[in-house]
Formats: sequence, C-alpha cells, structure tokens
Amino acid sequence: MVLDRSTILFDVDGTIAETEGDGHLPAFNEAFQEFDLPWRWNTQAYGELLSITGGFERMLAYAQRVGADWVHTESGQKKVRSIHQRKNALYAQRLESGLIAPRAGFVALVQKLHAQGKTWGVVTTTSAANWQALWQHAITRSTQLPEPAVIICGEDVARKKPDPEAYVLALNRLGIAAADAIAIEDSRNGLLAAQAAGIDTVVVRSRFFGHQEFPEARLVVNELSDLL
Ligand code: XBP
Ligand code: MG
Repeated sequence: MVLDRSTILFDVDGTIAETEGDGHLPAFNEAFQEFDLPWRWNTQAYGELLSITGGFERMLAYAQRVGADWVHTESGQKKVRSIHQRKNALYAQRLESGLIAPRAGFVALVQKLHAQGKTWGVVTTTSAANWQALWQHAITRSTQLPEPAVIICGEDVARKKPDPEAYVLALNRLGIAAADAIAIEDSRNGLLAAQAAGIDTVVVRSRFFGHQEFPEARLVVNELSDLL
C-alpha cells in the first residue's frame, strides 16, 4: 500500500479535478474579453503559462512577456486584481453548472482513507473561493464526504508552490511530521514543493503535466483509482 501514512495531502488543480482546461482557462479568456483586453490564451500557451503558479501571478508574467507595461502602475495592478476576481467568479459559475467532476477514483479514495482511520487534507495554491466552489458544486454535489482536516490555499501563504510553505503550514496546523504524510500532486511545481517540505509524493498524471517526467516521485499513476 503506497499511501501508508496517517495523513494524505491532496493538491487541487489537476489532481482532485481537471480544473485547468475546462475551468480556469476559459474563465481567464472570458474575463479578458469582459475587460476589453486583447489577451487570449490557447491550450498550448496556457500549458506553458502553468509553470507560473497562481492566476494573478500568471497574468502578471504574461503581461511582462507581451510588454503590457501598464500592469506596473497602481491602477494597472488594481485592474489585474479585478480581472482575477472576475475570472474566479466565472470559474465558480462553470462549476455550478456542473461542467467539472472530480477525477476518477477521488471520492472512493477519500472514503477508503476515512474508513482506514486516516486523515486527508488539501494543499493548493489556488484561491480559497475556487476550492470552496469545487467542494460545493463538484465534489459534494451528489456525495457526502468527510471534510478535509486541513485546507491550505493561495491566500494562506506568502510564497506559492514550488516553495514548500503551503506544505509546511499544513504539517504545522495538523501538528504532524513530514514522515507522517504523503502528498498527491500532478505538477512538477507541486512535487518540488512537497519534496522540499520533506513529504513523499505520489504523482497522478494530468492533462497539462501528464507528459512530464517525475523522477523524484515515490510513484506515478495515471488515475487516482490506481491508488485504491
Ligand atoms: C494551481 C494553480 C492555480 C490555478 C488558478 O494550483 O496554479 O493558480 O491555476 O488559481 P494547485 P487562482 O495545483 O496548487 O491547486 O487563479 O485562484 O490562483
Ligand atoms: Mg496541481
């Protein structure tokens, strides 16, 4: 049994659900349109931009790339914040309309961990509102699940993944050692964050990162159902 620790910490985007391609990406493009920005991200461009964790930070990095110097002014920063908030609202709407479901095996895996007396938690660099929307509209829409014992989101940390801060905070809040936990991640940034916190990591291949190599992972699987 590879999940042989007392606590299993799940990444969100790409791991619990394929939220990027069907959720965040179209929501970003809709928000850009609403704000009369000429930016449009296709799947390939978004795949590259995903190396920058955090939607706000991703937009700033893109602005830099296309020479949109206005983002450096105070009003520019405010505008990017507003676009990000609108993106998250559009993302929540997509979840509400049932566009995204948890990945195969997620619900059964949490139920199994709970039945084994294990703890589960969430360690993500997405916004807290996005996690809440996923929990409410996708995960618990038709199933009852035990609540995660810890939830760390983007707002809880000063430095997003690949920095270990989110994982270190989760361990501290739970009062456990790194050796008591296993992380499940889908991206290299997530894997590096968990590893830097001393946590052994299982990688589940996802749409945007599935082609990458993960030599530091304890195990790489195609689906969460492979962990049942
Ligand atoms: C993935 C991310 C997130 C989402 C967008 O986080 O980098 O930034 O792409 O979310 P993880 P926000 O895989 O750690 O869950 O726009 O709310 O930042
Ligand atoms: Mg992820």
